[in-house]
Amino acid sequence: MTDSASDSTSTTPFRCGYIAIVGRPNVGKSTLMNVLIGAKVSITSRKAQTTRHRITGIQTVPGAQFIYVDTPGFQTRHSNPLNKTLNKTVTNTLISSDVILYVIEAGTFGPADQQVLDQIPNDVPCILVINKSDRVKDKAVLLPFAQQIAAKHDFSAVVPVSAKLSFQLDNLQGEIKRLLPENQPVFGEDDITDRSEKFLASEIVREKLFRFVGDELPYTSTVLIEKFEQEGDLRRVFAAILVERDTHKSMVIGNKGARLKDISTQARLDMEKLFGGPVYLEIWVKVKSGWADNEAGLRAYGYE
Ligand SMILES: Nc1nc2c(ncn2[C@@H]2O[C@H](COP(=O)(O)OP(=O)(O)OP(=O)(O)O)[C@@H](O)[C@H]2O)c(=O)[nH]1
Ligand SMILES: [Mg+2]
Repeated sequence: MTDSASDSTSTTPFRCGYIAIVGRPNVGKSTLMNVLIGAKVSITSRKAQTTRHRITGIQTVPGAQFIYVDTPGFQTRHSNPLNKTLNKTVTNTLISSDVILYVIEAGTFGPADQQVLDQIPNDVPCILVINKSDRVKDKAVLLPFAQQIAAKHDFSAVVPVSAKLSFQLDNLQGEIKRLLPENQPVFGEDDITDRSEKFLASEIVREKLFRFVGDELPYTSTVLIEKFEQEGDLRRVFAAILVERDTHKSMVIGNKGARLKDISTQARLDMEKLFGGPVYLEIWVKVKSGWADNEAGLRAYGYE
């Protein structure tokens, strides 16, 4: 072969690596990962503590494969078994990454942000990502803010972005690509995550639970997929929402079942979009107290 295209591919090595996305709760880590890969594999909400697992989002472009790892927001406020498990997920992800995206919110930096920064190993390249820059009306304040935070660590790059408006994402991706090691791709070029459809289904239900029940429901509620079947194109999903008390159960079900119906409908629509086919979804609400209070309970419900 003598054409120039094959010449250029043979001289440019393929880049591939793991990119950890870390930061305090609610800075927009999951939203950022979803827009970077162009698919919603990680759930998001206005509430802090939405992400509870390490979630991989994969994007393959000519010459590179980006393997993003979204993590739970690092917990500094309450020390309980669930939070300890979440934090362990963050620290384990950090040490096994090739690049770290340290995400903060434009104009805000507090002790919770500092505590995450303290976890970042010095020998892994780290990009300071200043998200939600759309919220800052006076752009002139962004530069001094960025400089102030940039002085706290030896960052490889500083990139203000808006995950919501897809602002500056090409720039961010360029900086990440530069830092990725030369490696062959780990995943297929159409893969968008290493998580199973069953896992993604449980996350989608949990997102709708957060959205529709919101602040009234203690964050220790969780979702379990009891059965996941596929027949041709059709997926049949049987999910259980586990809550701590009877009063929480009626909160989820709502007046004449209206709330549970909304949760079901929205979850089904999201699943159909992500899986690319029809979904039959049944959701039951069950009372199961204390699952988040001990390690055995956490493991039983899929927490690492
Ligand atoms: N204005 C604005 N809002 C954003 C942006 N990115 C994310 N958000 C919002 O911030 C909230 C939190 O987003 P998530 O992506 O769930 O944040 P997270 O960091 O993954 O949160 P945890 O998983 O709880 O740690 C959501 O309401 C998002 O819509 C942004 O660039 N601009
Ligand atoms: Mg998240």
